[in-house]
Amino acid sequence: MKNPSFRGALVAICVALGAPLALAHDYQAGAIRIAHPWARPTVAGQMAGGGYFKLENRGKTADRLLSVSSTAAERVELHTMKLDGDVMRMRQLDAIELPAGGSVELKPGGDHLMLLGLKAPLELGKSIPLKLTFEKAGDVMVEVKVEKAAAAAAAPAAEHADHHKH
Ligand SMILES: [Cu+2]
Repeated sequence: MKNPSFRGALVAICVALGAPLALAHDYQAGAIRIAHPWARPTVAGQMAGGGYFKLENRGKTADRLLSVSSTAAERVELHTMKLDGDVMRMRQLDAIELPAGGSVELKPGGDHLMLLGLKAPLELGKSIPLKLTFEKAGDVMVEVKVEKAAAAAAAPAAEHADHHKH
């Protein structure tokens, strides 16, 4: 990811494909469908942000999301949230399991991507590239749109930020 020519190529691809991909905003890697990747906007100085999407495994064998990376962040972790007494705590996951025919939704207050070491604030209306690596489906590039959380899915943003003062 630090390779400048790779980065340059990536930017060129995004510029070329940005508009049509943004319209559909839905991706396919083998049997895995990645629906509506989005992230919350962040403010200047905020080093971490949450990313979300829905994964659907339309295949007949289980798969796993093993890792995620982005040129927009130093690293991306897979997180889950668990209620511990009355405190929501985050835990890093090694992978997200995708049973055959199953789906998993990453959303505020639940499993999510944590973008750590953001190189620039996530601005409303912009998008950032994300590379997902699946055990069986392999690598896929997606564009993450920076959007406000849908009201129904909204969890307190402050709670999330509090856990991530790395
Ligand atoms: Cu987190």
